[in-house]
Amino acid sequence: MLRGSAGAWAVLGPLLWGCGLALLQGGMLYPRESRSRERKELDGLWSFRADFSDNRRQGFEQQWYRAPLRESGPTLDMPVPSSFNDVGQDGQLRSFVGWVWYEREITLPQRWAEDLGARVVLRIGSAHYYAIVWVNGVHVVEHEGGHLPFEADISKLVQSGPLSSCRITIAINNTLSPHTLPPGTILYKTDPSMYPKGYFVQNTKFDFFNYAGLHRSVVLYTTPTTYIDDITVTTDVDQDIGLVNYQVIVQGSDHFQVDVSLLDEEGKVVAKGAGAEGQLQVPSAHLWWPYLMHEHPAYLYSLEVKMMAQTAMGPVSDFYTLPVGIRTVAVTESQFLINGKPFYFRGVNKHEDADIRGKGFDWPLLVKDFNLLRWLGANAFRTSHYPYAEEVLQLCDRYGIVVIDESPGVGIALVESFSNVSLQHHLEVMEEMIRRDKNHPAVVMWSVANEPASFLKPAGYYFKTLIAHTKALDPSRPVTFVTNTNYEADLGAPYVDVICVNSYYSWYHDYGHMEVIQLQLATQFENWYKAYQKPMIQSEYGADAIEGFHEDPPLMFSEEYQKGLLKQYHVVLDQKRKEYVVGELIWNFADFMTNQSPVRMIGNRKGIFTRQRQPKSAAFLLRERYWKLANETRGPEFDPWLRN
Ligand code: BDP
Repeated sequence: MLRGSAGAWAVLGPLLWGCGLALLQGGMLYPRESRSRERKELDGLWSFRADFSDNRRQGFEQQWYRAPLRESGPTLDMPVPSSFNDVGQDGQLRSFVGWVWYEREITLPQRWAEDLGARVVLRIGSAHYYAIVWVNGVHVVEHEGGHLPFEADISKLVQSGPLSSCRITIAINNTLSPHTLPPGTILYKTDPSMYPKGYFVQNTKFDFFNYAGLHRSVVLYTTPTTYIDDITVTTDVDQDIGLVNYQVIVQGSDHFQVDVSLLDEEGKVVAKGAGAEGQLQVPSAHLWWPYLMHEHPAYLYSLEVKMMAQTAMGPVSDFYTLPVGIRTVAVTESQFLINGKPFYFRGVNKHEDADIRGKGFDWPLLVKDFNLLRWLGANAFRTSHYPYAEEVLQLCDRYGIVVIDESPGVGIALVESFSNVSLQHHLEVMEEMIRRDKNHPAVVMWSVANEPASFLKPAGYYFKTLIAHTKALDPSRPVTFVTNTNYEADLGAPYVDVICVNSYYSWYHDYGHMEVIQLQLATQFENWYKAYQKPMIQSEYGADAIEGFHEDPPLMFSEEYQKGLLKQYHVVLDQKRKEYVVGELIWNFADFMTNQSPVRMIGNRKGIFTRQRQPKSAAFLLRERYWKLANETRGPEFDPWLRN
C-alpha cells in the first residue's frame, strides 16, 4: 500500500500504525535495462541507525532525514540487501522493534540530472514492514508491507538543482499490528517487579524469525517521460497454436503507438502485433512445461514492446522486453492440469532465510537452492509464507519450477485481524502481488493465506471477499489458501479451487507413534474430499531432525524419525494421488530461523537440508521418490534426459 504523508504517520505513536485506504495505481514492471532505460543498483553499504529512544521517535523529532545521518549521531555500516538483525554482535539490535534508519548518498550520472526527457525512478524491492522515504530531505513515498516493491518518481528532485548528488533516507518500522500482514501485537509488560519501565515485546503467530531491513535491492532506473508503465500477458492454446493476449499501459501521453514482437529462443520473430492491446498467434508453439514433464521444459519467448510517442519535446520511444511462457492452467474435480495434462506437485515449501543475511537476497544462495531443487527432482514450491524476490520467480520461469505464490497472510488468528480494516489491506496486498507477479508462467496458483483461524465466524465473509477479489484481478489462475482447520469447521474452504491442507501427524500429537499416520492421513483426505470434491494438496508435512542425530529405532529429532515419518505419509499419498491428491510439499526445504522458544533448537529443524544447504538423510529419500514420480509420468520419448 502506498501512502502519502510522513507527518501524519509520525504522530500516530511509536510503534503501531492504522490502515488507510489507497487505490493501487500504475504498473510494477521489473526494472530492466533496454535501449531506452538505464539501471543503477544501490546494493552495498548503507549508513544505519536504530532508534533506541524510549518512544522510538527521536528520528522524527530531530528530523534525521534533513541532513546526512552521521550528523545526528553515530551510524553503523549496514549491507543492503540484508536483514539488519544478524550481521552485528549486538543482541539488542537482533531483536529490535521500532524504527531503523538507512541512508545512502550517491552521485547520479550527469545526463540523468540534465536530461529533462528522462524519468528517474527510485525502486525499493522490499522493506520490512513500513517504510518512509526521503530524497535530499524531501518526503517522496511511504509504503506498508514488507515483501513487495514500491517506487517513487524522483525526477523533479534530482533535476532541480546544479547537484547531481542524491541522498536517500529510508526509515523502516518492523512493528506488526493486528491489521498488518502478517499480523502481530505489541504487549507492554507492566509488573515493575519483573520488567523495567516501558518494557514491551512483539508477539506473532507465525513460526519464522521476524527479520527486518532492506531485504532486496534498491534500484534507480530511468525511462523516458512517456513510457511503458505496465504489460499484462495471458496465454492460451488452441490445438497447436499458442495464443498470447497482451495489454500495454502507457503513461505520459495520450498520443502514442505500440508495436510488439514475439521472439522465440533463437531470436526469430514468430508473431507481431500493433496497438496497445491484442492477441498474437504462434503456430506450432513451444509450450512452457514444468521441469521433467517435457524434454524441453520452461520454453520462454520474449515479448519485445516498443512504444513511440509525439511529445512537446519531440518524438520519444520506450522499449521493454518481457519473457513469456505459453501455457494453460486448469482445475477439475480431481486434477490440476497444465497444458491439459495432469500435473502432480512434487516439491517443497521454502523460506527466504539464511545465516547472517537473514532474509536478504543473495544470488549464490538462490542458485544453490535451484540446483538442490533440480537435484531432488522437485517440480514445484510454495512461497511460504510471503511473496519471494522477483529474481526467484524469474529462475522458476527459466527452470520450469512451478510456484504457488503466497501472500504474507500468515498467522491471521485474532478476530480483529478479520475486520474490514484488515480485509481492505489484504485486498490491496493481493493487488500489489498480482501486479508484480502476474506475468510469470511459473506461477500457477495464488495462495491468499497460510493457516488462518478460518473457523472463526468472520472468516467466511473474509475469504469469500478476498478470493473473489483475487479471481477478479486474475481470472486466469486458481486461488487457494492453506488450511489446518478441521474440514467441518473451515469457513473459507468453500471458496478455494484446490484444498491445501497442512498436517503434522505423529509430530505435534501422538509423539513417537508413526504407526497412526496412515490411518489419520487417509481419514484427512477422505473427509475433505467427501465434503468438497476438489483436488487436494498436502501442502505441509514433516518432522524436525537435527543433522547427525541418529537413533534406531527412530526417536523424535533424529534423522531416522524424519525419514520414517515421511515414508508413512508417502504410503497414503501414493494411494490418494491415483484419486484426487495432486501434490505434496514437504515442510521444509531447509532449516530456518524462528523466535526463541523451548520447542525450537536454534530455529525450526524440519528442513531436509540444513540451513547451510547440506542434505539430511530425508533429502536422499525424497530425491529417490521425486525422480521415481517423474519417471512414472514421463512419456517414453523422453528417456534420454531422465536421470538413471
Ligand atoms: C505449520 C506452519 C509453518 C511452521 C510449521 C512447523 O505453517 O509455518 O513452521 O507448522 O510447526 O503449521 O514446523
